[in-house]
Amino acid sequence: MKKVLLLVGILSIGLYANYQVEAKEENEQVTVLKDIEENDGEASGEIKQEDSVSKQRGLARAAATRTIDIKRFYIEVTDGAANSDSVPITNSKFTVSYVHNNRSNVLYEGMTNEKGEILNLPTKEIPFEVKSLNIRFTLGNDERGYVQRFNKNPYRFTFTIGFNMDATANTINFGNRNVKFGNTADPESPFYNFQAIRMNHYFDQAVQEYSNAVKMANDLLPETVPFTLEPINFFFEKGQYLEGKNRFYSKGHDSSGTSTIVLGDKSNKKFTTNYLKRNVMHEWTHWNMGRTIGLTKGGYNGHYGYNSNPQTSFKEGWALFVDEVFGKNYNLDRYDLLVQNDNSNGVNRLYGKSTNLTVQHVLYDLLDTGSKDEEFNVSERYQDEELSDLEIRRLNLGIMHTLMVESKATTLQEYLNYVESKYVLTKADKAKFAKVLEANGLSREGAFTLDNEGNALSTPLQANEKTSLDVNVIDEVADYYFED
Ligand SMILES: [Ca+2]
Ligand SMILES: [Ca+2]
Ligand SMILES: [Ca+2]
Ligand SMILES: [Zn+2]
Repeated sequence: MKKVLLLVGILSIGLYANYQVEAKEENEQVTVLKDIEENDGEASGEIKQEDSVSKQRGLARAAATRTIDIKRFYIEVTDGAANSDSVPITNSKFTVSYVHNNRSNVLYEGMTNEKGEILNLPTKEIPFEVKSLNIRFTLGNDERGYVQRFNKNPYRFTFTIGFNMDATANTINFGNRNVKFGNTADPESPFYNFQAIRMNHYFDQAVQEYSNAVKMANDLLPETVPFTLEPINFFFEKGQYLEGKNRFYSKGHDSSGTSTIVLGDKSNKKFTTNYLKRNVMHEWTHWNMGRTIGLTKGGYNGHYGYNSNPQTSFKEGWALFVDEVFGKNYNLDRYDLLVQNDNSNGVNRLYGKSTNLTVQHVLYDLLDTGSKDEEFNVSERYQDEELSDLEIRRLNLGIMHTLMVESKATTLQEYLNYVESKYVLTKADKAKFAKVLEANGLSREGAFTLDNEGNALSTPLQANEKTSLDVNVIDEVADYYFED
């Protein structure tokens, strides 16, 4: 097994006492080299005497064991840059272990909660001579998948927590929002480890947000399909797939046959929160769409580009819709007239045309409420209780997912026809629904009406994989219209 020399740096430690009084300590400790197997980074902290409810060992008699009581352990990770927002390690596997007589002993295995906390573990006894515990995190879990290196090892980090040497009873109530995981092999490791931890966090948030939206739909409409979670791994590493070559690979980036997602490195090192949230959700949405309805193929030439295969527009428009709703917290209102108002040298590239953005914004019109260009939203008729505007939009996303899966639609037109047959039944609702189609230049049947040159389509576009662009595009998400 490959061994890596890792740097154990003790960072500024913020300790939370039992009564939540924060005792801070700026600690500039000597760094020591430790020999650690298969680890991407290390950090450590100490339990202070005044922090733990410790019983002092009587000088006269030596104790054989030390009692460990983990009430709460919580860290947030940063790369140390002044403008970096630290993130917790959420819904991720951990082990707590100690080394005794050169053997590692695992005390606990579990998963951090959605806030990234480890809470209330059962009391355990360990040999008194043991001076520290190793809390090891793995980025991800078996249900949703992992954030990995290209050698297929998930990122792993160890936080070492030291005890008050004399205490026989050690209550751990530890919090630190400024942890850096690095190693001596690469001075950039804190930066890249931090990005991997952020990806893990937004991956977890994407799963939670999306599955909760579908749960809302299932609670209101018990006959709708529930969300099923299946695992997929994200691959990300320094220097790999440079310039944001993010992509979902249905057969694996390594052609292994197992689906994977790659998030590429960027030489400008700009990974904004909006960029990461959207790209994580976007590629994960391709995975969900691929495994539920089998729609994965179809290159495209930008989101304004004309797709002669309407399946490409639907596949990509759906992923854009979900990712941007997630990234912008369900509010794309400032882009609500994008399709109607597009103007590139006098040409509207979107209205009535088979493009990714056209689909995205038709879908958004089914979700949004109180907008100017139409008055429809998919759950309006079916709400049993008062909901806030945000809750309605969340419910609508959930319903729209169930419709996508139930209909197995592979084009926008098939999808719209299914939506109408299921939820648009009264005369008044049909009028509102027709307005959505009209506002975006679609026919009353939900079909695209114009070709790339803006001429009326003589025959409706046919779903046909052979007409997809055979280009290996970057699945670019951000920056397709003016950025915030
Ligand atoms: Ca609109
Ligand atoms: Ca609407
Ligand atoms: Ca609208
Ligand atoms: Zn895409």
